[in-house]
Amino acid sequence: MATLEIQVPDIGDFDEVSVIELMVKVGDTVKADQSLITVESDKASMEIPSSAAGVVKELKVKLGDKVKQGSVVLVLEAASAATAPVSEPKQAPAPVAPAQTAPVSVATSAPAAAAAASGPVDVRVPDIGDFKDVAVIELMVKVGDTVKVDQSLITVESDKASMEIPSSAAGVLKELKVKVGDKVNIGDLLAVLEGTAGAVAAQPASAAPAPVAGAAHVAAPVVTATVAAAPAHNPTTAPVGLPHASPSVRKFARELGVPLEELKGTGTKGRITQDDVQAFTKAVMSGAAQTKAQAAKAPASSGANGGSDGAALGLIPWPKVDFAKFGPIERKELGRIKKISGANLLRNAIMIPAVTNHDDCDITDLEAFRVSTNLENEKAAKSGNSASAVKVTMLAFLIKACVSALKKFPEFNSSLDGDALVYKNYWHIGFAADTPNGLMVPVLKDADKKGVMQISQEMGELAKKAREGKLSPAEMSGATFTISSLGGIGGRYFTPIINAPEVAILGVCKSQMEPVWDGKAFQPRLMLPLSLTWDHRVIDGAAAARFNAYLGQILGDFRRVLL
Ligand code: CAO
Repeated sequence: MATLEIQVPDIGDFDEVSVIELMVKVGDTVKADQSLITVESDKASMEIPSSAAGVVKELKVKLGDKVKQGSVVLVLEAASAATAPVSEPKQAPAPVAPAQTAPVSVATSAPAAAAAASGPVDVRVPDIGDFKDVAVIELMVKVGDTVKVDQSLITVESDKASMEIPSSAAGVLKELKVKVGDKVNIGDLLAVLEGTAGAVAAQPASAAPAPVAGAAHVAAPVVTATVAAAPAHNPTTAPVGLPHASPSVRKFARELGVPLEELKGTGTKGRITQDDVQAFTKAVMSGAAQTKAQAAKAPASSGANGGSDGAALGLIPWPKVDFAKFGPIERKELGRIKKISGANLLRNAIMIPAVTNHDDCDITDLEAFRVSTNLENEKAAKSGNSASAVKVTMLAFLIKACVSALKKFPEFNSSLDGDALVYKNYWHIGFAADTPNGLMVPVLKDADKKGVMQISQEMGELAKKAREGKLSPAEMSGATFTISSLGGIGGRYFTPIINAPEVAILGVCKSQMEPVWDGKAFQPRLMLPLSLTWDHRVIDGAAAARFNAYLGQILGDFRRVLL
């Protein structure tokens, strides 16, 4: 098999350009016309294609090298049939714009020059080489703008190249005849200018069809955001707002749906490389990164406040108030736990169609039992039996009672998974704990297998760990249902937020003596306020009312737990 040297073809006006990207490596099989390297001048970048098919044997350039027409890019072991002569770079298959290509900056609308003096001037797509039906990807001017001769008006892109189309005249832009996404060809009307006298392009060099030399000049293979082919280009026509990436990288990104403008390029001068696109895609797929569109769709994940403006929900912006205008202020960042729990609470509050049922239950006898048990335990502890020193809490009874209710109403112990409901045959109960760092939810595992005493003891330990910030992730995960008790603090009822992916949560407030009618007279009874919040996608109102009623019956007479 023959080996070939692949050289830099005629790249027009570029004398010495830097190699900024190597697109193949030794051992790669390349096709004819496949881009090998990207080179860049101060005004344009372009991909240099292979003039033959084969396997890369040796790379003759490295990043940062300066190359020009005739420089050897690499040595190829040519695939016989696909080999093209390479000795003369100009004859190498021109990657995108073959040798007969005319200067891209040339407005073919020669009449434009004649129409210079005043009145409307049509600006048309000049000869852009072999390109057919190239897509408009960017409008660089808008109606009302004053445009100079050779100022770039739009950017077009084929699958291999992108280029800016300059104006053949100066004037005020009256009408833009294309929009992003349109396909254009040579001669298509781009814009109408209100010509400024004497300001129309009359440069013969750029207004006339290119001579052969000119053709070679514009055979710039693949030009990104090019002005390279504009003999009298405006040097400031660098791409506006377009990510710095080669056409093939942009095509690659388009295929994957990667928003290039959100990427930070790691290539020379911040250029976005194929590796950058791949890394971004991997990060998004693994959940390590989000596109802006994703972030907008999932406001809960963007911080405790779920993003600053709620725009994704169609909400008006969050009010911005200069509080200092009204009095002295102090600003303190939210703690880590508040930030994490805030984001979770917001998601759960927004995403779950939650309903809360409030109820009261009579815990007079239970509280009497609890108090007497604790007295007995205290006595036993004093007599040296330290195992009995555990204080039995109302919350421990509530946990036990809830397990009983969850077993009777299993959907309360389930989770939604798409269109399916996952019923859990274990009963791990989370309980909200107020800590100096914020709300934490330790999980009491296998509450169904434990007695009230053991639950009280474990809860005490977990609550202590929570306050000391020593809970392990395992001690905070796996809950199937949560209880939030404000009983030790006060209040009547509240609407707790479900701890997704659980489907219900019980809020408990402070019990108090109330007059309760027994059919004959009012009796003083200790009433415990319960607030059950439930996910209406899983649970119906009737089931919630039954759950509360059942819970009340158990707490009213704890012997029912045994039934
Ligand atoms: N009604 C009346 N009194 C109650 C009660 C109730 N429902 N629940 C508890 N009490 C009493 C207790 O009996 C105890 O009184 P004594 O000291 O006289 O025995 C006192 O209130 C303190 O109880 P406690 O709150 O320390 O203990 P607990 O087992 O009830 O609760 C824990 C433990 C960790 C849940 C609690 O300390 C806590 O952090 N509660 C706050 C939870 C919270 O923040 N929820 C809101 C979440 S939404 O933001």
